[in-house]
Amino acid sequence: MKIRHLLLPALLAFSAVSAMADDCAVTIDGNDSMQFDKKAIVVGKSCKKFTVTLTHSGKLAKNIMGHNWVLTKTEDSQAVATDGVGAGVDKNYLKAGDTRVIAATKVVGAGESTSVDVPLDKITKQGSYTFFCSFPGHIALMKGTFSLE
Ligand SMILES: [Cu+2]
Repeated sequence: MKIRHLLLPALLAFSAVSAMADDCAVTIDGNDSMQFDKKAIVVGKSCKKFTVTLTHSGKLAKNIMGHNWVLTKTEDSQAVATDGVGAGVDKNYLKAGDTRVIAATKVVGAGESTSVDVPLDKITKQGSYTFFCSFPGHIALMKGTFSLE
């Protein structure tokens, strides 16, 4: 327990540093408290390509506390999440062929990770974009902003 408390701040400090060193990729974590560890993702000006890696630091399986990372225009986010509920975990809680989805990872559970490349040609500086988890109910807490620097 004591070791865990010492390690966690060190790990967080390390990940903040590495995110700055390479701003064309980001790692975001989901946990058993239905939270992402980031509320905003900003893509650096020089990026031609941007990769999002999702990790799950919790202990719960993906059918109970699964997380994915989905990017849409902000105005589409709630509807995409609502429409994805019926798709089920095997379809990653996204409606098949949903063209409102700009990028999405699969759903992961405890200890798993996955990544996706964001097609930056679909992102404008003026646009408003939201990332979220489409697991049923999770968008209430698991969402944040995605923007260009
Ligand atoms: Cu989730």
